[in-house]
Amino acid sequence: MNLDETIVAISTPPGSGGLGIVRLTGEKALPIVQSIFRSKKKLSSFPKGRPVLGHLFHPEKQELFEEAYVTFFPGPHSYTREDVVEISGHGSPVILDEIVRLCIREGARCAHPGEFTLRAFINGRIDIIQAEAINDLIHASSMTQARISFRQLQGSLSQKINKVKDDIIHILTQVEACLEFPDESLHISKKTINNSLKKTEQVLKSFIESYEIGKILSQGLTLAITGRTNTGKSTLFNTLINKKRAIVTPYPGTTRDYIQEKVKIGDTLFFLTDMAGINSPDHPADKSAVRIAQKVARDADGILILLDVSQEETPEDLKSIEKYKNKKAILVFNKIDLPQRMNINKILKKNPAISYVKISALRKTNIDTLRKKMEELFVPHLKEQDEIILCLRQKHILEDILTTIKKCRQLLSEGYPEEFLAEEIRRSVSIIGQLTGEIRAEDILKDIFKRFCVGK
Ligand SMILES: Nc1nc2c(ncn2[C@@H]2O[C@H](COP(=O)(O)OP(=O)(O)O)[C@@H](O)[C@H]2O)c(=O)[nH]1
Ligand SMILES: [Mg+2]
Repeated sequence: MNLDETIVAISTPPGSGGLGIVRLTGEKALPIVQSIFRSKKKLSSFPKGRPVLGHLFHPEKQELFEEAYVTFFPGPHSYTREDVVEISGHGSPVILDEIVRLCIREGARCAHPGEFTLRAFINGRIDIIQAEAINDLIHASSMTQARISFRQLQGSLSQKINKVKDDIIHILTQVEACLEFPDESLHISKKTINNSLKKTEQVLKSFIESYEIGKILSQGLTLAITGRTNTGKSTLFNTLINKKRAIVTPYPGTTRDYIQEKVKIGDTLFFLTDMAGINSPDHPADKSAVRIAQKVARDADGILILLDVSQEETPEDLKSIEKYKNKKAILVFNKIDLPQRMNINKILKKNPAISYVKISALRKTNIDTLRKKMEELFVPHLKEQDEIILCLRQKHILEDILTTIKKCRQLLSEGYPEEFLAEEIRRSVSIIGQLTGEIRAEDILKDIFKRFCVGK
């Protein structure tokens, strides 16, 4: 992490595009760009943060080779708090590569992934939680996730984490006061300390639990389509993803391998899995198909249980409903375009709490109703102010802090001397430091920023 070096990278995605941006940060950013840029006005005399139109000059060939806007953001009023220069030209990979090469020739070095953001962190503009929010925002798979990341970038989560830290430090001060002045008047009761620890424990727990929602928002959720063979699973799968992806035939047992496709419904990414029916297998390949199907269904976040209403219900149909009682599931009555032989009312009476919908996967009847139900049942509903943990690293550290707080409560209840308690509380404060990045460990930073794009 040498901050003396000026770094350069293409900040726009690879490939051709309308525009392409090369960005530099560091002491020599401006002189480097000046050496390859020609414009009517001098770059350094131009208003800060305003683009200047000019041409890029090739020092080796002594010719102009591109029209470009150059914008100078002097530190500390820049993304990295250092001098930053952006060159915005046509989105041609050949030209962009050449600009980077010329900047390197003039003294810059290629940036590592996330190195611009790393500098923003090292120079104190943002903490690690905010840096991670930037990465989450860039890779957001839904507007809800983007909104949460944006709020975290503004510092919402950092503030809440700092509040937890202040609370823990407050508890530490109380315990230390007891240590230094074992005087009656200053003595804080064990009960008060225990209550404060318990409160912190609750806050930590709710952060940790929110990760389950965060995972769905950032990675999407998995949904398995299950039911007997020939109920129309593959047909529904194709209808939902709007592609003829799975093979459909009138013969039972067509699907053996499972197929997964992603589809966006509303604001959420669903990974739909079509698989073999749950019927008793006769062929060895059927046996493993059923085994795999059962595992996929067990691991899925939600299930669509398909029933064919043109057939009388079988014990297997009823078994498949029973089996997923403890999972989020929608009962899908398919083939309503055919004469009905299934006793739907009887099934619903037996399962009064289950969500259900009647469709024809073949004729695409009521598919929108099914989509709405999927959103209602499977997608978590958030309140505007809910703080959601999106990042696994943060969840792991929160779990470590929770463990130490629990240990503190245990020490307290078992009557250990205050020194032991103070020691454990100090440990939790230092773990919080890893969360926000106050405690800087080079290998942790490397691990975090390698997930970023080059040029960010
Ligand atoms: N009439 C009618 N036939 C359907 C419907 N959905 C599926 N089928 C037919 O049922 C048969 C089995 O469908 P398929 O999707 O392969 O079932 P899977 O074994 O559960 O995957 C095929 O002949 C489909 O055309 C539907 O809604 N209405
Ligand atoms: Mg099938």
